[in-house]
Amino acid sequence: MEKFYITTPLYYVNDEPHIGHAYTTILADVISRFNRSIGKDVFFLTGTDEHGQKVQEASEKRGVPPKEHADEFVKRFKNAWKNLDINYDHFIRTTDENHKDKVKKILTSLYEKGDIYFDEYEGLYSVSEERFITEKEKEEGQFREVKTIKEKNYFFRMSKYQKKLIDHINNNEKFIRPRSRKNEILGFLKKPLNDLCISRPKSRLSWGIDLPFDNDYVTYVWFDALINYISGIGWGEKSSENFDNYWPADYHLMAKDILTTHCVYWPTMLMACDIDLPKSIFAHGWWLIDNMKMSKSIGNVVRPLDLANEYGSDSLRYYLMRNMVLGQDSTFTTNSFIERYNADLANDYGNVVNRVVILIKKYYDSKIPEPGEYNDIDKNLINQFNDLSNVINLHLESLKIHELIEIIFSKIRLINKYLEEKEPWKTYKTNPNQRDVTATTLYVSIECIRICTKLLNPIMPNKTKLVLNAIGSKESSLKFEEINFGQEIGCIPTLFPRIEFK
Ligand code: ME8
Repeated sequence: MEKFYITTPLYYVNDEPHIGHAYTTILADVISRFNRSIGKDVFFLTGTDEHGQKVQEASEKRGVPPKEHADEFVKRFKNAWKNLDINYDHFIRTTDENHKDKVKKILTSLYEKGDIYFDEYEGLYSVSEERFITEKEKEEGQFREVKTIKEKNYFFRMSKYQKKLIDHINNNEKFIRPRSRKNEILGFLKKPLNDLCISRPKSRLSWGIDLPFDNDYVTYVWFDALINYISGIGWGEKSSENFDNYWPADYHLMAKDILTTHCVYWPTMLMACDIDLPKSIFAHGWWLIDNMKMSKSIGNVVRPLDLANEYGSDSLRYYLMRNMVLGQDSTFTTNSFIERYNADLANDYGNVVNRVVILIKKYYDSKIPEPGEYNDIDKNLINQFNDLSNVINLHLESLKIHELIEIIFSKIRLINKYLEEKEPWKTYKTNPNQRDVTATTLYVSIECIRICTKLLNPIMPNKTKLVLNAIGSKESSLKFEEINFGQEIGCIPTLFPRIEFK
């Protein structure tokens, strides 16, 4: 069976999850579900990043030890993911003993190999980003709380792998996506790469993984966290079946804020360890509020669970997947959420399901009628569903989820149009001889609805399951004429009641 491995970033436990975190995690979940539905053996990894300055500061603010703080916030992430129907295979915490052992194992081997060395360094340090930055980065102004620090530290010879990394990026079109991000990284790599400071003296920061070769230092949080992508699937264990099966990852998903760490630090770390690089690093855009990035430090966050509790997890999942165009930023507003919900879910999808189910109930005692001959109008609609799985797979491969959804909805609108054209409510009443025509119309409609519902299942797992169960379609395929006539349709409540603007 073809393997598929996908990851999200490990989120810091310095605050609760917001819409931005929910977006990446739902995206990974949707992609996982689609890939499972086409028969792939999927591993989906997510988790939390628990060491380092940010978490230490957050725990100090609350006056609790950092591990206790992390334990509490991990629950909030897990609870959010449960309520948003995120079906991950493993949730990794960087405080897991197993992960810590593997980080130490890598540190030791790179130290012994000479790829980690001790040195005194004076440079610009961004407290907010927790890393040394270059003059140029300072000038670009994206880093806050910049100060000069002179310190003895351990360094990873990242510069040694610069040429190899550039070659890899150039030779592997899909390594960094979308293309604009690839160009950004190639631009960054035009300047000589510095070595990476991978330690923090305990005098300054104590919350981290001890360096195995120097007790006065802890590991830099990024060096620790990136390793999760392999430690989380059993790298370095005696029987590393999962690692052998799933690595290299098909996708590391994230937003553009953490592109450099993933496209420069992580691949060079892997090169130093002689481990294959991931197939694709994919950076999406930001969810904005009032043109500003939604972020914990700015405080302009929307809590996903508030929306999910009010309007349902399916609706939120749908909105996030539909309204963010691949690679671009997207603005979150409650109005755009309600508009999208009413137009697509209440009007288009909810309406067509409701219409057809009511007619079948009324005319055929809730049993799917046997179709007669298909006329041109029927055939036109049926043809629109031919080859749909190929189209879907193409969009899935390029991660164009919003376009994939648009294709499904264009089909849903066609079913509504088809009903308007064939008017089964008229053919049934006005001409009893045309009952065959009515039966055909309703059979074709419910069959097309089944296919659309099946396609929407990875995005809205709850409501679609309800529909599929009610129409008696279990492991249904995307092929037309799969549903049995005579099959009784169960009760389906109003799927998406219209939301009135407050
Ligand atoms: O960076 N729009 O964790 P983090 C879209 N621990 N996505 C957003 C977003 C927004 N406004 N805000 C956050 C870290 N995200 C590190 C990662 S990985 C080994 C270590 C999502 O809690 C997006 O996926 O700051 C982004 O990359 C991630 O959350 C950053 O989460």
